Amino acid sequence: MSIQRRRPLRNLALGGLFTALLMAACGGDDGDLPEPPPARKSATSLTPQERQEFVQTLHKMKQLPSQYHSSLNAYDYFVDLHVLAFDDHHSGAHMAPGFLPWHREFLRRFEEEMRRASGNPKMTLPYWDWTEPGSIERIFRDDFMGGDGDPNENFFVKAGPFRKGQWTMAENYDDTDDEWDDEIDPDMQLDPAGLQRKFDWAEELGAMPTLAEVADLLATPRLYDVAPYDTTADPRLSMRNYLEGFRGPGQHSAMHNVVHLWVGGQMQTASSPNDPVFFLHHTNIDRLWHQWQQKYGNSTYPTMAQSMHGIHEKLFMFGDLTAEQTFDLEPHSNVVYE
Ligand SMILES: [Cu+2]
Repeated sequence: MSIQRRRPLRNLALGGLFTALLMAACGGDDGDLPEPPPARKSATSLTPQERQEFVQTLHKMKQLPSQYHSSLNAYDYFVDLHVLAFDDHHSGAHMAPGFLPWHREFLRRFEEEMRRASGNPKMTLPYWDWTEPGSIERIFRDDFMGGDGDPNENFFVKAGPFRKGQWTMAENYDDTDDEWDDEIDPDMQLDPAGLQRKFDWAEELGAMPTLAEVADLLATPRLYDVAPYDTTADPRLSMRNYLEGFRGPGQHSAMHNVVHLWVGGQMQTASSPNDPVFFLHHTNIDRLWHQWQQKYGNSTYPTMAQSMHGIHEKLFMFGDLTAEQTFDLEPHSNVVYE
């Protein structure tokens, strides 16, 4: 399936003279050379201008009709799609092998809409590396993601570009019948009047992912996923469930799941893309999958005989795109990770 884009010159260390000669030979026109894909950067390394462009673009998306749905704006489409995918337990987008491919395409499409809204064809999603010291303070700041919710007003975010009154909720979805049931904050009343957060609302849910846990993802050999390919797949054997973060009855959530829960508010629900930090979080999940793929390849992805969400499954709501067609990050998403 590999559709490797050829970039013959990118990896050659060309001397300046040779480059100049080559450019002269080509008439100075480098139009034939494919440009390297733009890089997704750590959210903590963005310049103030890059932070501002990202924030403004998300607001512009709220004003732009979606290319996928005529009655939704370019941002809210993704909230609705995520609710739909989460609600449908046969979608394969969560608690199944399709978790990583489905979200990879979800991010690609979101990024495409970001580029359309901003007019910047090289714009990329930043990622939140949760293990970076100080990343919480540097991401939840008033010129970027805003901060924690206000405990005196139903945990509405009251500062920053996504504060109450400045940021609309597409849909508030209460996860009442899914497997996270007992981990949803019983004291949080979701209110579509604004974005809500309640950082670290319950210690018993588990701690944010540690450096050691993330290192283990790459250090310990695992298969992509193992039977029964759901929330009960053994995380010592299943990379997908190790990263997604279901740890079985009576166990704390981990990795991907615990970050959703730690932020609280809309982030702990199926309508989690209402909180823009969803995209920073999932871009990091995608980055970790990409690192794992570099080391372990894709040969252990389940077949269609093993799982209904196997390698050739068409991804939920994504046309004819199969899981396999997302495996190579660069040709699929046209980005690299910095
Ligand atoms: Cu999701």
